Amino acid sequence: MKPVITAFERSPDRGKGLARDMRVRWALEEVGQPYDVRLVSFEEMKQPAHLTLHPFGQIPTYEQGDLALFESGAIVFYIAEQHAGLLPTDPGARARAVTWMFAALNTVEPPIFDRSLAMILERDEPWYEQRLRSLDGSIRKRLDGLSARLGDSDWLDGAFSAGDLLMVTVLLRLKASSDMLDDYPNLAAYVARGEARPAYKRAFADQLAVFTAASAG
Ligand code: GTB
Repeated sequence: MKPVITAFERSPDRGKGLARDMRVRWALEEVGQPYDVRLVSFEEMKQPAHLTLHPFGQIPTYEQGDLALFESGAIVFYIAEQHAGLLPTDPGARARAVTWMFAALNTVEPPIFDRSLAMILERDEPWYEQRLRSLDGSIRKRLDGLSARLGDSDWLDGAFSAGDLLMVTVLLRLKASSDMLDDYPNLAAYVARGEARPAYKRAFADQLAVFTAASAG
């Protein structure tokens, strides 16, 4: 049975692929699982029908038969568990790849997300510059550690995994609003490797098509 995911009817990022349905689309493309997308408006996300799927009224969600999931990380993990290709079979390597999934979402994403939020919501506040400097400092600490660990490897721990998939989507969020990655050539190259993957390109094109269609309509 084809899974159905939800995505923004009109993404505020205007098709840049920064919303979190992108990581789910990419995971599904990596494992070759066809899927359908149900587009939802901001109003629909807060209605009871969507709240039964997602308690916080957000996207993405994932439905397949009786199963309904929310949280992009949990969805990517489920996809990786169900199909070959995103998690190694060796138990130790698998645990390390899962560790990178958590690291992407729990350690690297929060200051990057807070920075993008501050740029939207706090720009006119008197503390804005100070807040941005503080967030930049927090982000750089994470990038320093990540860059040192990646070194000149292609991926974080052996073959491309769900950990890399999530980490690249997180770094793409930073790349969209800052030139900080330019100071970390190995991380910039890492992100470019992710973007060059055929599965990423298909996922990106599909979400862009939603924005293009909505703009034309
Ligand atoms: N922890 C959850 C997950 O990982 O799934 C977070 C889900 C989430 O933040 N969803 C956002 C949402 O539904 C969309 S992705 N927001 C609507 C709401 O809360 O009412 C976050 C996002 C939004 C917009 C951009 N952008 O425009 O660039 C990028 C990312």
